[in-house]
Amino acid sequence: LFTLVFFTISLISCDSSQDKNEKESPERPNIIFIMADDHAFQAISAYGHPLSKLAPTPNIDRIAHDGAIFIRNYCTNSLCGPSRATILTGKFSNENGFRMNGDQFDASQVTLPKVLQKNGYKTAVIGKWHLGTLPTGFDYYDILNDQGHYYNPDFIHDGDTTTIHGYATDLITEKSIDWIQKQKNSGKPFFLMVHHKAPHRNWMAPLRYTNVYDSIDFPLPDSYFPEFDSTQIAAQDQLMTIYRDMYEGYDLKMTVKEGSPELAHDPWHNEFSRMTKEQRRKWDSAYQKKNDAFHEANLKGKELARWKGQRFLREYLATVKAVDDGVGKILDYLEENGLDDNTLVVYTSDQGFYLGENGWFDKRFMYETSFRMPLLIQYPGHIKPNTTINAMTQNLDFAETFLDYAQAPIPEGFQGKSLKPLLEGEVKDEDFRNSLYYHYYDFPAFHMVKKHYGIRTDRYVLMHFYDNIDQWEMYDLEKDPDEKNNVYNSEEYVGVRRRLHKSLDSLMKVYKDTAEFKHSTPKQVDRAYEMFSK
Ligand code: SGN
Ligand code: CA
Repeated sequence: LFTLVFFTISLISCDSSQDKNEKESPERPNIIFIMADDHAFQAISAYGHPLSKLAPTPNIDRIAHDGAIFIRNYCTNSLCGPSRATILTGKFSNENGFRMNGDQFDASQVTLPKVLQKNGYKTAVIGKWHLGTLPTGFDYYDILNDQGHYYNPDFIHDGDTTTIHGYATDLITEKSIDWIQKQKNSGKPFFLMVHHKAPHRNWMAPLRYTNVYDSIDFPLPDSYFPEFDSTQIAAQDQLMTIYRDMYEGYDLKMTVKEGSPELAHDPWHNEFSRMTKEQRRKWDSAYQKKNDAFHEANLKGKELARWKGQRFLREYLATVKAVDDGVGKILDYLEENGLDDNTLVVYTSDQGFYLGENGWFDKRFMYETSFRMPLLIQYPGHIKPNTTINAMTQNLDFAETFLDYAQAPIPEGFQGKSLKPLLEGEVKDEDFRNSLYYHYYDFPAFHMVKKHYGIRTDRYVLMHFYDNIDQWEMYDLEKDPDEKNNVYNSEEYVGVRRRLHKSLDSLMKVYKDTAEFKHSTPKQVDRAYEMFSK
């Protein structure tokens, strides 16, 4: 019997090894996880937003063409550190302990890279980290200090900090390709996290792109001058409005007067003072003409507000263009070196971002624009080209997806679901998940977005803003995709509201978010408003 079983097994394995796909791709793929910082889906042309058509991202789009694009992927907590912590741990903030920027990541907990490393993967992270404690579970790390800088950034490697001459996006790409190259003969699959600083505030483009979109008029959203009603206090009280809260010099690169390169309001100075003289000279000469034209136009009121929105979009999208170049370089490298077939490539951002919707920049809200994250994944031969995935997915699912592909065990307590069955067409979008949970904690803080948590279903979203407020909002996303009309108190929706409350309660239990929520004192809130108002 033993001989027969052995013979049959050998036959099966022999058969499958004759299959072309099986033979060419080793069983466990390399995984390259490229994550930009604050990259809005509106600024990725594969998502089809009108804005992105004027500033396309042909390289990022290659991943969608060769693989899958996720239309309804969301984060658990729309902020940098918390999103990264969720990706590393497969857990909500309440379980991994990292609720807001400034928290210290508990590096002793079980993480995705640690499990991959234990299961035979070489692991690395290059670029933004922003989790306080140093990376663990990586064979190699070369990370930006804190938020990082666009020009001549500081990198931390093995505990030593070095300033590297150049532009962050390009340096992160080069360092990533160098590391991939070194893995060639390791005999092990690899997992690489490529974490760009761009296009995070203050949106500094590389010198090659400082004028790239000067002649393009980007459409500002219809909601650029919004009106909120008395049930939308959180939206009213934020400090993230382009034409009120942005810093003219630091963010918008505006100057004090015609003919002068001196920047207007630039409270930190650091981003510009760290440029070399030569970089600064080129920068100033690229901006001189357009800044002088602005002074000459002498804009006021709404015209000035629109001009600021336009300047912001040009800066932001020029910064994105360099990220797209970097993605192209990595994809080309994989193709040229025969690595594309056995590498799973992911492109995402740590959260969504406002590009003028409601007049805003930044993120944090559970409203669709900042809640949604772009997600594109390719793995030739395993994921069909041009796959569109409509299931509701979350950054919570990334860890389990990669572990699934790596054939590694899922540790206890991970709270996500592998996306592999979705990617490979084994599960229908509508059967994947019927509701999502969200919880944002960073208040009182920069931009003053109030604490809130909530549930999103296929059609509705229900959220509770708390701390110095106690207000519920509910939107019918089918009728009101821009979340303008809060139907929480509407007679028509009493039944829906009851059902959503019930589902929210049970989600909170499932995800163990049941501890009492912290509140701040009125004094703390007042002080923060003072500190964060311009
Ligand atoms: C900085 C930015 C904020 C931004 C946070 C968090 N201000 O503090 O605008 O919301 O980062 O961003 S800045 O003046 O220092 O640029 S996150 O992506 O890291 O969460
Ligand atoms: Ca971010």
